[in-house]
Amino acid sequence: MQISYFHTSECVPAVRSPEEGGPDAAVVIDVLRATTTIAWSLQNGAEAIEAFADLAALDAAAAAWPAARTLRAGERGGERVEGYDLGNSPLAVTPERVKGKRIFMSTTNGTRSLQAVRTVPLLLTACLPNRTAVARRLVQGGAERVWIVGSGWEGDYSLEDSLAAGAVASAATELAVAPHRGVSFGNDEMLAALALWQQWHTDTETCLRAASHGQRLIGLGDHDSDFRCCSAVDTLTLVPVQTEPGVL
Ligand code: 3SL
Repeated sequence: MQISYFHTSECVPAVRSPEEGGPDAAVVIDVLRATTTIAWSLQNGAEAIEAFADLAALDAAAAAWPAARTLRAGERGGERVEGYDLGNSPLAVTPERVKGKRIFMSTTNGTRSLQAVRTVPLLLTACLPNRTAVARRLVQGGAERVWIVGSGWEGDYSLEDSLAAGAVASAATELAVAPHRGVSFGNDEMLAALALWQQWHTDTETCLRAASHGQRLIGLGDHDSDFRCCSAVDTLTLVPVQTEPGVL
């Protein structure tokens, strides 16, 4: 398996089919906080997450769904979009709130990354809580060429997504021993992410808090519980998988 890492949706090359040398699997990461919230929503019984880059498209799709089974989750600039049921905190998606509901979701960066690779045959989302589960899914599924895509912030690099990319690749390396065919790394970004993981794996919360988006969230108010949840490693075995374009 060859794993490459792209920091943001803007860095992702044009997607080609696996037959033309493109990826057969993609993993989208937005540690703070979209992919952590997606994983916890599904763990807590949400029927599905439908992701949108654009709020108007989200509203139109949500309006066509039975209201009793619908939640709208919207985040811009780190805060809940006014009038929406949910923002983007993994702590808010409790079983009481989300069980049986379809969540129509749009966030500043994470849902854009999902759109960038929505045509890749296998599309997963990862966060620190499910990083080993995601790696296991890739290894056991025999993925050959994997693109991990971070979300960053409005086109810029983000430390926490790189940390998690390294966390997934590190777990895949440990799991892909014989009879699997091992792991190689496809670009310098992937090697740098692995080095980051080696540096911070024993103190992921400090890394998330030091990151520029961590600082942004701290500036917006108390996010201690979000930091604890988003920095926890291997607390989930659930792996969100795209079942149709834009739906996990
Ligand atoms: O950028 C995003 O997609 C969000 O995850 C940002 S936030 O953590 O909700 O502020």
